[in-house]
Amino acid sequence: MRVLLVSANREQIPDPVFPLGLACIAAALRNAGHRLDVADLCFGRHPLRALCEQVAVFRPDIIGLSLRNIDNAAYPLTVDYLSLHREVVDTLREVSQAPVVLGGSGFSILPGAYMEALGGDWGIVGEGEQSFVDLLAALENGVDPVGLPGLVTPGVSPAATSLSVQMTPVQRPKTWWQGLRPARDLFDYARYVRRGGMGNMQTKRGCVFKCSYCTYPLLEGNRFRCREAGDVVDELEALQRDYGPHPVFFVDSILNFPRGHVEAICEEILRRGLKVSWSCYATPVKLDRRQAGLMARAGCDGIELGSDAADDSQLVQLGKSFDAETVERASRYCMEAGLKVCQTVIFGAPGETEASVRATCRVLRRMHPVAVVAMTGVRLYPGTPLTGSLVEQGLVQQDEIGLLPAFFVDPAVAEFLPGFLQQQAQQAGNWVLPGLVPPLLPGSQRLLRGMGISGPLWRLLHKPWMHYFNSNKFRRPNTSWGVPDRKHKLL
Ligand code: B12
Ligand code: SF4
Repeated sequence: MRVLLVSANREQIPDPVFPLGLACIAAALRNAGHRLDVADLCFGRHPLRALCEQVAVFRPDIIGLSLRNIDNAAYPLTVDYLSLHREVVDTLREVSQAPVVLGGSGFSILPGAYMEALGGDWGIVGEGEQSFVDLLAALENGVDPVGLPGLVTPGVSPAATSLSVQMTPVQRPKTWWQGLRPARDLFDYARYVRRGGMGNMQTKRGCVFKCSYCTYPLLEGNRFRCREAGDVVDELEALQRDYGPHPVFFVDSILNFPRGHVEAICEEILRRGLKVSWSCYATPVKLDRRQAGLMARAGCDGIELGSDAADDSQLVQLGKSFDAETVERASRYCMEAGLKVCQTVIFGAPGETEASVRATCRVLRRMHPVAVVAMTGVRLYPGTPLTGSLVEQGLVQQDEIGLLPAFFVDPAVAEFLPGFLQQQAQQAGNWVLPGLVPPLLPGSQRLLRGMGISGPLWRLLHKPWMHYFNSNKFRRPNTSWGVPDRKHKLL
């Protein structure tokens, strides 16, 4: 079949992100013998016009539309991408009669509601390599595809297909990676490396932890499905060979768990003498001196430590599997090993008090991370333990968890939080508050990348000149939840 794959993502903050998921789908379809074309809407002034021209030339039999983000997950500067996605589907409908299949992590979070809102012909929840191939085979052979794993059909009730209540179980093959190399050659990967400063790769799927607000176990499953280290490093090596030396971000939920996984990858990188700088998300759980040292020697130059809080009671509330002491210890080991640490935290989750906010800030100051990214309020997703418990307690209504992005801020800190955090941010100089003050805008980002700065930009926040610019953003702290400067449109 002639399949057009469209990546709808146009977000440039914190960086343009290469559509790795769609490149995996493309690889699976190509392996299955389909003719492919891809349309990536990330760059360019008139991506929809270009899309129309492409459709007219390629004349697809079917269109796969990848929806990575539904919103920017930041509060109160929330950006909802629904209208953008509607525009893409409307444009496709104007120029083609080909059925449109929706997929991607954003779609998978709200499949029923998104099917209804966009009027897709089919949808696939979760990883789509096998399911999309199976759907095309069924359509080609005139077989009814209903019942295929992860398939969403039109007309389903929005609530019936939230991630926790699947119509048909999602497919999660254990050896998902075998024979699968993302088809980067069909996209302009090099442009992402130039503009985003990094490439991306996945070394495993799933997460065993049960953090109360998190969608990752829902999206990827609650078991780790790890690739073999040799296979990971083969891909890493090929990337450096094919596109020139460039930093890579490992997109795994957390790279350093289960024990042994990242160690095996690092040892293989060292054994081959591969020189590449990379970064990742990490958990403080079991992060010890040996692990940190090995990661640093194998080229890791930055980790985003998903501590979420550094106050024991809040860590329990968030369902984290560690305490504040573990956070401090892990951070110390990383810094001793020479790894740059970005602490990611969430303020305002249920149970938050002024005392717990202050306690977390105290520990953050003590740890001296290179950067702190602090979210104000917690994003409520359907199917997570947190949303379930808030609905059960009557603190949130079920129908509030739908197409419109929903956030929770504990009333106990609602007045205090924005002003206090902006004060902290101004004093520290290395904080980012994505929901309160716009982070680095695309213009400045382009400038820095143009100057040849690669890797995650948060690593610059320890530089004195960055401190100066960054803390200036918080000079006139806004003490209410009002958006300080609405003229900064994020998209
Ligand atoms: C790594 C990551 C990042 C990294 C990316 C680094 C990099 N260079 O790649 C960073 C930190 C930069 C980042 C930033 C953001 N992220 Co992010 N990110 C992730 C994460 C953990 C993995 C994404 C990934 O690459 N997965 C691997 C690929 C292979 O999987 P996939 O994309 O899901 O694709 C599979 C399926 O979805 C499906 N599929 C995909 N497309 C299609 C198409 C069709 C037709 C079909 C049938 C199937 C299909 O099949 C694919 C292969 O199995 C996800 C969470 C998660 N576990 O998925 C969040 C996630 C995608 N991010 C999210 C968000 C919100 C953001 C930000 C907006 C946050 C912010 N304000 O900064 C930005 C946006 C950046 C941008 N420019 O788009 C949300 C999106 C949900 C939402 N609320 O909209 C997620 C889901 C996390 C969450 N909160 O639940 N992110
Ligand atoms: S927050 Fe991180 S560790 Fe916790 S469940 Fe999500 S991905 Fe796993």
